[in-house]
Amino acid sequence: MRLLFTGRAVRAARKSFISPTKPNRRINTNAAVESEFSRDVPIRGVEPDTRSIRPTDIHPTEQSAASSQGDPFKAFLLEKQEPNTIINRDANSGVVISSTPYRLDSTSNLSPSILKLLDRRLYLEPNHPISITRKLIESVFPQPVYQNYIATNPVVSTAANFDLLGFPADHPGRSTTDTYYVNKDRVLRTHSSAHQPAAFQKMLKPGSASGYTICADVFRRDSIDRSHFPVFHQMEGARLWRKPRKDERGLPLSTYESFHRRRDTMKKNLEELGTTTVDAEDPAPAFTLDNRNPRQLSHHHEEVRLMAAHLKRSLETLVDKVFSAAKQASISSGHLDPSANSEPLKVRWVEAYFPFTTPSWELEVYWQDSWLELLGCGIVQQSILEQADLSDHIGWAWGLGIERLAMLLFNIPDIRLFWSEDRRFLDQFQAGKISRYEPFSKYPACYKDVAFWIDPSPAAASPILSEPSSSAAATGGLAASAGGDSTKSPPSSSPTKLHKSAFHENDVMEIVRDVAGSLAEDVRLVDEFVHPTQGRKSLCYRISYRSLERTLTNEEVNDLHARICERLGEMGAVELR
Ligand code: FA5
Ligand code: MG
Repeated sequence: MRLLFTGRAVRAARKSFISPTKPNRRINTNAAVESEFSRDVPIRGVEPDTRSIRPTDIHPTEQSAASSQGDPFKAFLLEKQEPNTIINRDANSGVVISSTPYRLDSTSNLSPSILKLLDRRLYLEPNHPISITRKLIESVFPQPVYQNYIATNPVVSTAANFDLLGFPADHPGRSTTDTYYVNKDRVLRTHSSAHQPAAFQKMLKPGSASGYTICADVFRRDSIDRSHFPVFHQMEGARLWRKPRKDERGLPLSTYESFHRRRDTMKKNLEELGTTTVDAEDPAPAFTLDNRNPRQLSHHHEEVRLMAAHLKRSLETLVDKVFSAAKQASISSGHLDPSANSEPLKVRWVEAYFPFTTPSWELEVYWQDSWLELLGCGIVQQSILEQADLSDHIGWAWGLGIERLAMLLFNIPDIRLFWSEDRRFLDQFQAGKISRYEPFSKYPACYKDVAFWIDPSPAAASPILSEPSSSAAATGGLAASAGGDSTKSPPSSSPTKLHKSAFHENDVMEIVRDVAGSLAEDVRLVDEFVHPTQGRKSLCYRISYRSLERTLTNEEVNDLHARICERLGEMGAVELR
């Protein structure tokens, strides 16, 4: 329910916070941000998938020792050896994540239910569908053209997650209602793009790959339904083309000649991709400089055309591979007759907005009677490449939700299943093999409603603006944390602390998650009205409880529900009815 508008509405609103006439504006990098970025980000957390730690990579233990230096409380946190647990001592609170101690402050909003999931590292479990899907994606973007990375430490600076990617200071994604803050300077990354500048810097080295993929778990305080979970996995990809300065004999090339050489390489690379059987709807207009989905001022339209074609064809090749594999799995399991004339896959490109790419698009597939958003992508803002000293380069980037692909690949109906520790789920999958998930049983759901009054002030505006929450699943969502949704009301400060008087739906979600964990299948607003004389607003949420592994007892559900009501009652912004 964070996702209130579709990509189209966002595009209409994009003018409000980025000047399309200045697509190459410099990103705000004050000295503190810059020095932290150049010291920390390029070497922390992004590891080549080969696991061969290169000499430039700081080993986590060195990092943790360094990060506690001069701070006795941090040293105490490390000694305790209780990772991913909030530790309080005297007036101090802290947590150790990925061997690094962090002090918490008044901005922190980490919850135990989220911290518990940090060490699962599903992307490294060879027989887990997340890892199998990661490998499949990497096979479409293989070495040596692409370096395949895994970013294991989920804590990134707010600079890396937002500032360096051009997020405006008042972007709603920075709000504590949307993002998990470790402290005022660090967040659990909300998207794998947080590693984009670091990965670009790694491409500076002569002879390095011209593209990359990065796999990361990402965190968003989000709605609760079958296709949204507060922790999910993203894969990020990028490909760059360098403008050659010299010819084969080392003689300088004219601007004209170097432009043509790069263009010819791009053409050749596009041809090398071959064709796909995916027939995607693509109503993309010409690459203009107007403010709808503009190309960048410094990019020649022919280069943009070639990059966009290469980007889209690469991703269509991925979709083609995924759906062929899923179809094959259905045939092998006897669910699909190979001679049957199965429906062709329906795929479409939709214009989108991200602060770090322009033009931008999303790719949607028609799945279970609605359009499901698989990924966002676009042409990298030149300012980001300039920050990484890659001003001779141009290129594209994309970011996709691994669960979204894996659900299609393995026919997994509920995103919570990925976190199941039930052997009946886990034993169904095998590294390198796409198989169709066979539900072991469907246990009954139990619905319970909770109704409350909220403060009628503007800060407590309706959580439903125009679409019901089910639309989030259908669109795949334009998460504010990733720059998609410019239409949410902006935070009053950055980052916004939850004001006692302001109601935010994501806080309801967080309480439900904290109390019921993955036993909460879906939470949706079913009723809202304003009291005719008192002017107070009433909201009623329906919580659906269902275990994927057993039948819940009545007492258990009553107890969970009572605890949720109690926690909501403690939240200053609501009054239970
Ligand atoms: C992003 O996160 C951008 N960083 C993507 C990007 C990268 C754009 C590089 C341009 C260049 P978005 O918020 O739309 O964008 O998320 C990307 C994908 O993650 C979505 O298309 C969807 O497949 C998946 N996703 C988003 N939210 C969730 C969620 N709560 N649960 C599962 N998957 C999600
Ligand atoms: Mg999106």
